[in-house]
Amino acid sequence: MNQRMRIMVLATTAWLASGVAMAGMEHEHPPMTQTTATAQVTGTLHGVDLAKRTADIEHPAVPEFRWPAMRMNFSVAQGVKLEGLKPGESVHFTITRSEQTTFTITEMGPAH
Ligand SMILES: [Cu+2]
Repeated sequence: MNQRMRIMVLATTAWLASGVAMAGMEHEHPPMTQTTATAQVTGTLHGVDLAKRTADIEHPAVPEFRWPAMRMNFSVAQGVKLEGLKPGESVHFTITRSEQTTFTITEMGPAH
């Protein structure tokens, strides 16, 4: 998670720097947040479907996406380890939004 955060910070910094460098030129640089955004959330895991790679999670409000608290099924990205997570367990996870309407868990593990 820390490495991912660092990469995102670097990417954002590079983008901001290029934006400054581009000031006054005619290039369009739409903000990254229009297509991709992430939220760090802690919720209660109700179950996982290993075959479908989905997770049934009850989560609190997610202001980044203007979501109320709810229980929902998330798609889980390849590479996120689902084995070993137990129903009823509190989990910390990263939701990545792409294309405005697609939401995927891209990191998840037990909350401590
Ligand atoms: Cu939800």
